[in-house]
Amino acid sequence: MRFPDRTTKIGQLISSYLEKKSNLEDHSVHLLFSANRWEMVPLIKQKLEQGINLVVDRYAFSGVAFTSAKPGFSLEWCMNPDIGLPKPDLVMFLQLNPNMAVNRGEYGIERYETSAFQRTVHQRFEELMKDASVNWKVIDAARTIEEVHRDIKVLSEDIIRLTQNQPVGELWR
Ligand code: FDM
Repeated sequence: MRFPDRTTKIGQLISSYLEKKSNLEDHSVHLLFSANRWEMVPLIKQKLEQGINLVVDRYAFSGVAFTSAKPGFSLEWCMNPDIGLPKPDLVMFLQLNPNMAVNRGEYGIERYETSAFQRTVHQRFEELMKDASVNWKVIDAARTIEEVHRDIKVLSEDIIRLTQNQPVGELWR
């Protein structure tokens, strides 16, 4: 899965905002990003109950890091709407220097894709990673696709083995 899921009605509002085709008030778009996760919770739970492992590209952590990089938004306010979401067993942070990220595909087209903003987002992720209740792993994404893939695969297989048959937790609760 990936978030935002741009295929739902809420996702379409978000997508149009990210593509700069529409403007939304900052609090309001934050809540839409959160609602876009909550609307997928029944499907997430259904898949997990079927024994399917989910790999999710972006989740509540992106929600908090990006909105709290805007002036006047605290981490705490940003976390609130996502409290209680299904908690990931592992969160991998693909660390890349914002100067290098600039050179990756299609950078700079969508909203938020400026170096200054990305640097602040990076600082907010560093704050979030101090929370020991979340199983963070930092992966050096400046290497080749093959090297990054190998690390992700090993960590994923390990956590799947470790958490088998364990109940799903609740995020930030
Ligand atoms: N983003 C993503 C947020 O601001 N809040 C969120 O909750 C989520 C999931 O949307 F700039 C931002 C992060 C990024 C954009 O881009 C999504 P991709 O390329 O689809 O991941």
